[in-house]
Amino acid sequence: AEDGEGETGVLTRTKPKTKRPPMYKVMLLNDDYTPMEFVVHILERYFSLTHAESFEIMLTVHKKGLAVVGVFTREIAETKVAQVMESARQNQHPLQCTMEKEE
Ligand code: TYC
Repeated sequence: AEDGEGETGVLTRTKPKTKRPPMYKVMLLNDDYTPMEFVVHILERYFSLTHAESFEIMLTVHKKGLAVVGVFTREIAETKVAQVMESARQNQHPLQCTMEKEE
């Protein structure tokens, strides 16, 4: 909070500023056409997940409609979304990946 005006007329911060940046959830969305193996491959490749972890997340998306794949700072999240979307496009799959700011 900027709440000290002191004698100078300049607002100074009293509460120490913490270092945590806003975090963003990267989510994968289900569709009827993208092959399951492709989704697993994408998760292994861009999110450094094991095959078993990737398979589990893929199944969650398939059953529930979407799942959070990971939580990252804004630039990293943007890069992951772009990599997934580009790879899906290149392979002509309708797979969708989005990000959302954590509250
Ligand atoms: N529903 C797809 C199928 O049955 C598989 C799938 C899983 C697609 C996860 C997208 O994000 C996804 N082939």
